[in-house]
Amino acid sequence: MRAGGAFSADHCIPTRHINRHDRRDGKDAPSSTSHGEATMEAAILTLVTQFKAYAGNDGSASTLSRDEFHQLVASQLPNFVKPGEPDAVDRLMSSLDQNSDGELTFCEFWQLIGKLAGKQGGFVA
Ligand SMILES: [Ca+2]
Repeated sequence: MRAGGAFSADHCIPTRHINRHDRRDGKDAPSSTSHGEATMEAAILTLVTQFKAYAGNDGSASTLSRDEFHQLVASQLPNFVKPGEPDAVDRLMSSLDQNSDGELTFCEFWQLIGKLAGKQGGFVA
């Protein structure tokens, strides 16, 4: 048994628990703190929180099933991934499912975020 509960990350980059910088100091915009990284940290927390929320719907709470992936894409990525094409979403999931077990770990799912972010930023080679 691994410590830390349901979220398996042993083939991810080893990380310590994220230190939440919950200091707001009365300001609304976390991006304007002297750290200059709060917005990105918030984005990471959002990704992890949303992944866990959808992964927890059925079966394993640490992986996305096909249904969970479809739900996540339709709800959270409606403009970046065309949800009206179930076949395309299935093909997308297959391309991400590196060990072909029909479930997406966070690391497998993360590849999609990298691709979408690269595309969005115009970084695709
Ligand atoms: Ca998998």
